[in-house]
Amino acid sequence: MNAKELNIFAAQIRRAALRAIKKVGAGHVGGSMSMAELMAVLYGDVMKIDPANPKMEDRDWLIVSKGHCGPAVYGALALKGYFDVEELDTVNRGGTRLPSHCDMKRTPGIDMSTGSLGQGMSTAIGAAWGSRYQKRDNYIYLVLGDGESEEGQVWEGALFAAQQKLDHLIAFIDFNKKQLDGFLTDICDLGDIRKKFEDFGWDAKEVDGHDVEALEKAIEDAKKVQGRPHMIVMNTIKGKDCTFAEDVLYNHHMSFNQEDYEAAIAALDEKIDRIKAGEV
Ligand SMILES: Cc1ncc(C[n+]2csc(CCOP(=O)(O)OP(=O)(O)O)c2C)c(N)n1
Repeated sequence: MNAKELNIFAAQIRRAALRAIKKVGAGHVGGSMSMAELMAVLYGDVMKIDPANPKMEDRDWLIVSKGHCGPAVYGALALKGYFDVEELDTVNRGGTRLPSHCDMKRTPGIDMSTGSLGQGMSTAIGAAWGSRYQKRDNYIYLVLGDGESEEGQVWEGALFAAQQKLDHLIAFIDFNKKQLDGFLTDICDLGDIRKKFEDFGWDAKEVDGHDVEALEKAIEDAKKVQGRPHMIVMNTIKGKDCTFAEDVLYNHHMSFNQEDYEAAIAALDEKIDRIKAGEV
């Protein structure tokens, strides 16, 4: 996909995620919106995957450690054809294959169950280590939240991944500056996260997480660096491009009504038209 197509895909992922959340009436809007461009780049271009064969032996893995943002992942999976878009309407309802938090035993295309923050770092390290041991030609992609990165487990993993030189582990932090109930700087400030990972022995960069070309380049550059795990800190906006969420302070988990939903979808449709017209 080219940049224009990826930007359209990102807007479609936001649309699909909102649809998924809407049916149950409430959900993790903020953090789902902030990672839409990353989902577009990974699923639209970067990852070696086969939606018809989700367990393909040498596939790339994606571990979304901030597992509460399942709706954004499900939006991408549905649009890629892992399951019907209509199934998004079942998110978090009885008997669904799409629980709000990612579950590898239920959802085609989900590589790891997540939701207990911090654990995805450990499971991604296990996957990357296992892949190397089994001589698989693949990458393990990992998405961490910034609030999640206040967990000690993340930093223990960071030490271990560097020690083991896991250069097929490419991690992202969705640095949207907010966690569940406020700003990181008010709760537990991470300071210069990029530098911290560098000091822990990682190849680390910082990009605009809503710039698909910058994300693609950062991933390409990461693959050229051998002997170190990779961290791409994505500067993002919590609730990005969602009319009823972007400017709201507490936009981590939200309920919204039909009117809010329709306005948000209309704004996303308008954005898609403007991208198509080359205006953004
Ligand atoms: C171990 C653990 N502690 C607490 C929670 C509750 N919790 C769910 S989401 C969240 C905030 C996460 O913030 P962040 O990682 O920044 O996610 P994002 O802003 O990207 O949604 C918390 C504290 C949890 N899921 N797991």
